[in-house]
Amino acid sequence: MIINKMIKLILNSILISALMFSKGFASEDFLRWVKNFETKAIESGISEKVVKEIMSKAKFLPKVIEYDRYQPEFYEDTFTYIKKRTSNRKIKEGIKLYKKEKSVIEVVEKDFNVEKELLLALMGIETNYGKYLGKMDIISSLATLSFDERRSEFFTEELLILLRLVDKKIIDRNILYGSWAGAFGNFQFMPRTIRNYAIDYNKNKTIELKNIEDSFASAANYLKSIGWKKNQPCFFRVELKNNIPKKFLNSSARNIKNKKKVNFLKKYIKNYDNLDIKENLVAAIIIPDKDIIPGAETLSPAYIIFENYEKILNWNRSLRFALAVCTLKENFENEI
Ligand SMILES: [Ca+2]
Repeated sequence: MIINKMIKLILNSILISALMFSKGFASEDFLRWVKNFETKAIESGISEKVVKEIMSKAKFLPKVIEYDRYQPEFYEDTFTYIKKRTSNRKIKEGIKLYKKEKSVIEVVEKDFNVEKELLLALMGIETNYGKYLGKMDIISSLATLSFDERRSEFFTEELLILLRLVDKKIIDRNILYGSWAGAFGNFQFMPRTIRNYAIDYNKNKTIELKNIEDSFASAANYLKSIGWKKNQPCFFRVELKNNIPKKFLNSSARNIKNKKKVNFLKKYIKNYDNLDIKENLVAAIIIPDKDIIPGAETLSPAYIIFENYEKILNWNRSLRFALAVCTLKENFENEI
């Protein structure tokens, strides 16, 4: 299954590249798409001047389509994924940043009731503490992904939201460089996330997500708004008993199913007595390697996850991303 999928993806990307490099394809069709998009944006109430100025610079970026079709992190097993993102070096650099920005970070932690260790972990994993912010012109990234058919509707909406933020002068149009998928700043916010949760914390009338004050406060505000609960657990690694019914094994981040009280699930956990879990918490079991790594065991690795873990899935819908974030957070708790 997975191998077939990979071959399909590779063939797809060869086909796409061939199409794109065939003369005229991208330029003509893309320009036509830009024209249509401009009309739509102006009709939706964004000023014509801003739409024309910004979209006149939008380019079709074939690399973005390549990245979209092949995302290697999906093929990394959970242990490798977590290890790479929670190294000693990552912890050291996070502590260095914390020491440098201690006063701001501690005020944000208090104001939003979100652990500083979680904020540091997210920034460390998203951008290596602001070192990898991405250099892609995100107007062109979003335009390319909107023009592309795979997730056109989603990215068109993202692009419209971004233009609206620029039109309202909430975001500075001259700093719109980020990831290939249009994510931006220290915490890699998509335009929708900026609109819904970003704040001008240092009150200088613009939201600067590459600045410590605004970006930390925006990330904390996002986590608080989606219901992150301070001092509640995220996950524990578990060893499962063979008699656990299949329906309790979640392998997809899209929809965590069959949540139960710990009290109910504990009978399927071999190492339960070694874990310090409150029995009335709602939990679920995940097996993150199962659908991704060819030949992966069914019952291992496995984790019991709680409400807070699902909040991180809300941030980025990947089972292993949320495991890595909470692992790094815990590492910071032991060090700070
Ligand atoms: Ca600001």
